[in-house]
Amino acid sequence: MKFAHTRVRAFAAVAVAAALALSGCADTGGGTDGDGGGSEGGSGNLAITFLPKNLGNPYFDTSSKGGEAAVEALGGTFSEVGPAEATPDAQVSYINTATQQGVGALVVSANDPQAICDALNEARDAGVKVVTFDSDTDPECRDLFINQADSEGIAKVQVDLIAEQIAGAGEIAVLSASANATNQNAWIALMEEYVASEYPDITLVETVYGDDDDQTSFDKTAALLQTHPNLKGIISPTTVGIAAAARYLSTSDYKGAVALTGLGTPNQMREYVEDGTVTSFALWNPEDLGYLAAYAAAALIQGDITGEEGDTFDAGDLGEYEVGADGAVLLGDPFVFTAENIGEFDF
Ligand code: RAM
Repeated sequence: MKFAHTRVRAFAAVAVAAALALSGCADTGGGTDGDGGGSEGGSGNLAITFLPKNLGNPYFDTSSKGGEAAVEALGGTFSEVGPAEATPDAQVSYINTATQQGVGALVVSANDPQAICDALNEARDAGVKVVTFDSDTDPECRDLFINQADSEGIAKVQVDLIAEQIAGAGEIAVLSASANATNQNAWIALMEEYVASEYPDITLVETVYGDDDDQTSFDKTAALLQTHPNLKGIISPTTVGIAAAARYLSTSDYKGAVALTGLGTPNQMREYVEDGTVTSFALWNPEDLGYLAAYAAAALIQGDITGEEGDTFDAGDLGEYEVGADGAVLLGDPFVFTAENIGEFDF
């Protein structure tokens, strides 16, 4: 818990120092309806289960670390379960098990907007609160969505970074996660629009899917470069994809000639920034995201909020947050990592 607290503060301090538009720790509140728990319709069942897209991804290890710190601070019981592969319905059996166990809440990053909806709604019928984070389902299948950053902002930062790196002209491709991922698909659609309106000399020639699997992402990078000999840059809006693509580029003749950016964790990207394969990439703080999601789950369990727009809740060290339209809560803005600031981060 203390570790999360320190980390949260360190991240915010550096972000502010960098004078970038970060508001990851912003207090967006304004209301006062949270009464600390146990109000009408609430329960004290603070058994909170995190279900990431898949296990073995450092991004989700970090978000779960934040979730665990929050659940511990709340005096609840944290657990994490998940499939090995990020496929559309791989999460269903874990949802069903959590429902049978009678957990208080499930905190889920969805591999598909619809494939897990029936299971989630059965869980809700049985009294389980459902919070999606990172990658949403259709809104009718959950109580709240904890969004890491505004989707337009996530799309824009990646396109602006690649545009800067290829001097505003040339062919680019996208190496995504799995084909049905709600978050990546939303960002890619917005990236396409933004490229078309802002960068007429950039052409997005292909989007390929590495399934948030390291080897698949590595192989898809190699294939992209073969298929498109004039490729100038790759955007990979997934921490798994960008790390695998960087590893491929770093020992290839394309190093320095083909630009790479997207969404990565500093610890996975550090060596590729240091060896010159990558100059800049973006992300938010996954630990904060998990921490916020756990506090939101507790507020639902305890009956402090129902997920209505305008509901406010306490998120521990992060301050107070407010539920926006469509039951979404916004963590903050994406942050850009470069050789100058990457040394400040450890996740
Ligand atoms: C991967 C996952 C996750 C996404 C990050 C950026 O870890 O696809 O859902 O938000 O990348």
